[in-house]
Amino acid sequence: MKTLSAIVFVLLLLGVANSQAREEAPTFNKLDSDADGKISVNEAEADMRVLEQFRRLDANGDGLLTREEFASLDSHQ
Ligand SMILES: [Ca+2]
Repeated sequence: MKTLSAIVFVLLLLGVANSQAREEAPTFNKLDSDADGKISVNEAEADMRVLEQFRRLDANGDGLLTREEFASLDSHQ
């Protein structure tokens, strides 16, 4: 019985961790605060993962992320 409780507990923890990770994944629309269709460095500052990957994501190096460039964000990093 104790083992079963432990297993259920671990499964619950995993479930909580999973749903949190999903909620935390930044979305393009959330970061594009002025809704101009591009994410600037200033807008990217709202999410550390996006900021850290900004240079890699900004494929054409114009300092702005388009929806296409943002799509290669690794939100698990
Ligand atoms: Ca914008």
